[in-house]
Amino acid sequence: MGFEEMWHELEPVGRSSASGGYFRQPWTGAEGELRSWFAEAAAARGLRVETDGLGNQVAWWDAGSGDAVLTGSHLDSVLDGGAYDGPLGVVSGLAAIDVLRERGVQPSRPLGVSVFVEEEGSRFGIACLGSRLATGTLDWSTARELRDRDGVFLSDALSAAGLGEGGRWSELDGVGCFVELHVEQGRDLVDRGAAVGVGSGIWPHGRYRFEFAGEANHAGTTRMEDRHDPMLTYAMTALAAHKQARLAGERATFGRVAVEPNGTNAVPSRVTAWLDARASSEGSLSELVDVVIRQAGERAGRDGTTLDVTPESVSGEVAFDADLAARIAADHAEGDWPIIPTAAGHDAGILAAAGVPTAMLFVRNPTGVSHSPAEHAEVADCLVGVSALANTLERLVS
Ligand code: HGY
Ligand code: MN
Ligand code: MN
Repeated sequence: MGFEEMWHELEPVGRSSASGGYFRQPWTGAEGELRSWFAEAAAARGLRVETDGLGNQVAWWDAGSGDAVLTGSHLDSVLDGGAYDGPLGVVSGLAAIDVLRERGVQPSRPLGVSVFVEEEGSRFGIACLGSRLATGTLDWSTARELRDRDGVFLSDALSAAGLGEGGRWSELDGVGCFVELHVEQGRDLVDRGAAVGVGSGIWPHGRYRFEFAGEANHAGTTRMEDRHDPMLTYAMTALAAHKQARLAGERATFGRVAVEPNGTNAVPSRVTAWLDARASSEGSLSELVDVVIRQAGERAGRDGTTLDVTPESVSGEVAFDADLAARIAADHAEGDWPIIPTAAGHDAGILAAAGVPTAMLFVRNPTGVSHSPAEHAEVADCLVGVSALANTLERLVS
């Protein structure tokens, strides 16, 4: 069963009939279905599936000896996300193994396809939670205390899903390199007219929780000059963040806000908002965040509100293995694949930071739109991606 058959099997899982977007939050029904699908698709190929206590999976083609080559991505989505972000890399990994077998390739070293859980951090807030725990860059003692929006502890969500607990996963010990294929989240390849690109690195980025506290009061009887309105401080902060990022050519997004008590006819007591900030270097990221925090604090002083800021998830700048990237890019007969940066985080960034030589392949996204039901890639480009991944894996295992 090739790429398209697998893709059609996945398409309905976790898709909203209202928006057409995907709700594949980790340790929920839809994502559990995806975990089972992956195990079955791997078993159908005679691959040995290993699963850790968190639900991370690796499907192994046990061949040869020495350091293993790993490909793969994630199956979880953002809220109301697209079909390709994550699953394209997992399905392409299995399809690439099919291609190698059709070519009669006999790997001289083990080859695996991985699925890391909670890559989006859409439920427990930390991006790449699964790969951070599996590589030991995040401790289980910290992670187990994480709670989702309903107050569910991570450890309880895992036991409800019939799983155990996370931690450093010895299954990754023998991995010599990791190659992740991912739909491009942006228009670089469209603008270059290339079906596939190779990753040069990942922008540093972080998520910061802003808590604005004020004074609840009546929406009608409280004069404007008498208010301590946290919604006003938040609104001015969002404006300031947008302006600062735009001027600096960086990225700042407030996409998630929680208002208490969230009533129509009351000045709120508290507004909690999450800033997703990204920049082309660590220095410009911390400068961007510092400016936003400073301006938010000044505004709070004027509004008689208070501000607390907590970094929730920070990912450092990643430079992929330049030699590996160049070798992969040179694979293309009609001229090298372009080598391009991304401002999107990936499990590949976590493995690279953990010392594993890592590369990424990107597949053209005609509109560049991602983290949206509108995310798309043409089948023809996906198949070019599978072939480029198969070529890369063949060279790495030969
Ligand atoms: O948020 C990101 O950059 C990635 O899509 N998880
Ligand atoms: Mn994503
Ligand atoms: Mn992704």
